[in-house]
Amino acid sequence: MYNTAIYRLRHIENDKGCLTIAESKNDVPFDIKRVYTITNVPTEEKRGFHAHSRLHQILICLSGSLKIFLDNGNETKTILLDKPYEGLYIGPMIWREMYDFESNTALMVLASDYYNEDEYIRDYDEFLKKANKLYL
Ligand code: T46
Repeated sequence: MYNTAIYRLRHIENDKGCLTIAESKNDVPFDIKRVYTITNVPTEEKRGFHAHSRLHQILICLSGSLKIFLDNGNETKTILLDKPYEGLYIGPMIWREMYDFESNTALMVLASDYYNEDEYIRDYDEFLKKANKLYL
């Protein structure tokens, strides 16, 4: 699906544990301006339900697991994130829904820009209208 990809991040794994590396431009396709984490999500909770008009992000599941439903207005797919060295890239105009959080899940997100509520699309019908224009 366009504007989505799984990045297998460089990592060094040995009997001391696993060290994963994400350098701007070298490992992820944008300059990282913001990092945030999502933790302590109740297992029955769902998050997301929005798209971004401009933001690029990489989602890394540091521990536990979760599922992410992706929708570009034309096709959908669901990704299981459960490895600390796998980054799910989500670019602009992709609707995402996050669910099935295991109880110990820690999600880290690398973002290409500062938080700006104005570039969130939180209404699905508005998202569909904007996304469908991409196919005209
Ligand atoms: C995304 C998914 C993967 C801030 O004030 N600053 C921030 O940097 C962020 C990310 C959020 N917020 C505020 C906005 C809301 O009042 O924190 C509150 C919860 O955010 P939201 O409901 O958007 O959380 P999620 O888990 O639905 O979505 C988040 C990101 O917002 C979003 O960009 O792609 O994680």
